[in-house]
Amino acid sequence: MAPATCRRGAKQGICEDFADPGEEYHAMAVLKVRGFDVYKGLLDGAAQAQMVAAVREVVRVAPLFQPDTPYGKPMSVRLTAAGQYGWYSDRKGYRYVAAHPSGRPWPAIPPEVLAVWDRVTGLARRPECCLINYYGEGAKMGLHQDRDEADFQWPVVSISLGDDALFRIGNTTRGGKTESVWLQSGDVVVMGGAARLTYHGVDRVRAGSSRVLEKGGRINLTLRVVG
Ligand SMILES: O=C(O)CCC(=O)C(=O)O
Repeated sequence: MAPATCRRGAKQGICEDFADPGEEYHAMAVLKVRGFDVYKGLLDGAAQAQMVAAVREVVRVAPLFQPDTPYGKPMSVRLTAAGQYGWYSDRKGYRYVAAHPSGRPWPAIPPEVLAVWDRVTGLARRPECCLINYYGEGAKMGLHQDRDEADFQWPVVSISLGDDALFRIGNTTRGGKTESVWLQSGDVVVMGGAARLTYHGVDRVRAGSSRVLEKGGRINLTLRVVG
């Protein structure tokens, strides 16, 4: 297997990646930004294509929908989920729910997605939700904390597919200076440890920057331990 290397250089630390037991291990570049671990290009083209096919199958069973925020405005992303729980929002607030708005249970989290969790966290505990956000034209996500989960000791792992996104990272409390990093298709971010409750969001997506999604746009998967 060809070593997974960082596509774009920069000031990275190095982590030892034992992702492929039995195969030669390799050093993978990891960018540390405000406590988030950003694995640039963790997924190669073939792995991205396989994951897009798996996501497409989830969306076939559990179609994307556009929820309202608790303030009554529709979110600009469309979303769905896989796993025991899906994330949901309406006038009643943000929460995890056991079924898609159609009433059907969420489909299982695809094995290739769980494999990324295993690879970057090394945890025996696995996520119960894979939230799938689709960013079409003009979609973005305001700075927020992921805090609808019961226990913040578990990280949230984010996988980017499709168009580039300008990902903004703030602080563990609202306000203050922020830093931004462009996330590209195949990049994986681990938001854990002391940075688990760090504010983050997506300011914009660079339309047409990737050919990974047939119809363009961006998919972000976030893996979460809910209970
Ligand atoms: O799209 C992204 O990169 C971030 C998604 C996110 O912050 C979320 O789903 O809570």
